[in-house]
Amino acid sequence: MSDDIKSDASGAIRGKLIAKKQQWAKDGRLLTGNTGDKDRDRLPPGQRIVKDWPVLDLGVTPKIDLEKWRLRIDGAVQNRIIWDWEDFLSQPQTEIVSDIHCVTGWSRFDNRWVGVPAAHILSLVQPSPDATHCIFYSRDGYATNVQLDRFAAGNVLLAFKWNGDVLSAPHGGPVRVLMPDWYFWKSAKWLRRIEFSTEDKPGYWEIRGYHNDGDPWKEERYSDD
Ligand SMILES: Nc1nc2c(c(=O)[nH]1)N[C@H]1C(S)=C(S)[C@@H](COP(=O)(O)O)O[C@H]1N2
Ligand SMILES: [Mo]
Repeated sequence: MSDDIKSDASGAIRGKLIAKKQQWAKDGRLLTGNTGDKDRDRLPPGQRIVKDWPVLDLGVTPKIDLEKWRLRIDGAVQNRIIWDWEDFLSQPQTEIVSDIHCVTGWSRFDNRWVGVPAAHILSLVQPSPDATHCIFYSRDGYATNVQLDRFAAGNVLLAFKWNGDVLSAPHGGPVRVLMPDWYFWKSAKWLRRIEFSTEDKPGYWEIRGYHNDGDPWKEERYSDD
């Protein structure tokens, strides 16, 4: 075999591999690899990898009785929802694996979540045409805001399981929001209400100097003013 033919052949193979990887990336795969280069591609600027899972909040872990748990979804929608725990568990569930990026600098790879997909919520409530934002309200007084199209992303869940176990109370159980593409402060723990809004309403950290969007790849950590 001449060198020309050999390099042609390996070029074709490389092309196939790239196409396959692009497909994997589109499918949300390649999330379990752990070789150095891949890790670096997955680590946003200014972040370091941790293996444990730090707890960060305002210092209060609300005590939640599942009998009394309710989730309210309202605001600029055609159909309001109030779910009790049984209602919540009877909704469609999906599993996703995603990375956590905290604005304080730690990232934790390969978290396996189970929850109710945001897409399902949207199909039920039917946001009004003028709804632009979702505001999440938590049981500890915390709130955070996201654009509606970001809530509609395919990897957004109301998560109640993590790595095979029920989501623990310190990490926001029974149910927290999961917004994997944004710094973790957008993932409200102890969710009690989602408000669809026709205007933006900056949340707890957003009014205290955090960036309004929080894209880890753009290092949108703190607002400039
Ligand atoms: N209800 C509530 N949700 C919250 C917070 C909080 O204080 N209260 N802190 C946010 C921040 S700043 C981070 S980094 C993550 C931390 O989640 P963890 O404790 O599960 O790591 O929760 C986010 N969601
Ligand atoms: Mo955070």
